[in-house]
Amino acid sequence: MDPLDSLLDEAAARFAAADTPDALEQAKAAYLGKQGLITERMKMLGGMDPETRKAEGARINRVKTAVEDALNARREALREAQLAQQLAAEALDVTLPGRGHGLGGWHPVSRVRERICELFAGIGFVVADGPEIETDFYNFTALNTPDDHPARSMHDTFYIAGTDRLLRTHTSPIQVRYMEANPPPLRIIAPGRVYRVDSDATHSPMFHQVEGLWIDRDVSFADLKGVVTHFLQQFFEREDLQVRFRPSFFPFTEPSAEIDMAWGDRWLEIGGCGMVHPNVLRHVNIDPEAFRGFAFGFGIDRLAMLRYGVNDLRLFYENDLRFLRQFV
Ligand code: 2NM
Repeated sequence: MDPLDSLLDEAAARFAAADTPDALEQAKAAYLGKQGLITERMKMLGGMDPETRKAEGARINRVKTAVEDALNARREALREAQLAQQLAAEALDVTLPGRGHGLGGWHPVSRVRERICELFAGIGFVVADGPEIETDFYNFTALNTPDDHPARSMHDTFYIAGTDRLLRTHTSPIQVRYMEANPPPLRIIAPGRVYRVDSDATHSPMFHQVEGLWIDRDVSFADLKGVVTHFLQQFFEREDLQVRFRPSFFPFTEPSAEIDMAWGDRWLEIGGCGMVHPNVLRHVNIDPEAFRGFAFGFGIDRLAMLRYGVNDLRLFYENDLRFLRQFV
């Protein structure tokens, strides 16, 4: 039998056995390449007489076309198999539920700050704001704090080296700036972050304070007691909450007092207050003969600990979601 007759079957079988495009191109070379079986048969046509060459040429061409068709069919099959494999590998299950987006929630300290501002807004206080990096003047000098006061030492205050700047140790500088910019009468509440060199279970180097200030022609210490007592009773939702004003000292108020409240069978110190010192008023060009005022300050973190029954301040700053989620 002429080997040409079995060539197509043989080529088709080798193409089918090639399972990669590279293997298929190699199999192709054996038939259609420069020294391929079909090419070799074509070369032999030259030595034939015209009659035979014509018949034999047509026969070889039919086989060649059939081999090329088989090759193209296999190429297409491999290409489709490769595509199917890629699609399977990259498949996405669009029916899977999404990962979801957590909604987030307010930090307990922020919640308490907002609640404090709301309660004071209810009795006419305006919320004021100011920089956390302050100058020595606004943080101490304008607040009648002498140069040798212990709060000014590097053991208590974070100074910014090579400048006269520091991280504010209280929110009082907000009040000083507000008094500079706004003529009395005025009634403001100043919440914010403050910084002191201090760190243990009840002290964090950064904590939150809220201070209030009411300046008018005839505000008294009795008004101070009324405002502070009313606020604490509202904040803790206890109309019978006992509040005590215990004589104390601050450079920026005279007289000054610590604010204590009854908690179980003990008194807890919860803030400080006093009548604004005349020197503070003079620093902001308010005539202390015409105006006077009272000021008070609370630790927001401490109020939050008491309201929520948290016994370690550091829990507020560890960002442990198991803790924080309880307040949402
Ligand atoms: C406190 C206690 C007592 C206070 C004083 C002033 C200002 F700016 F008016 F002088 N602001 N806040 C003050 C007074 C703050 O916190 C424990």
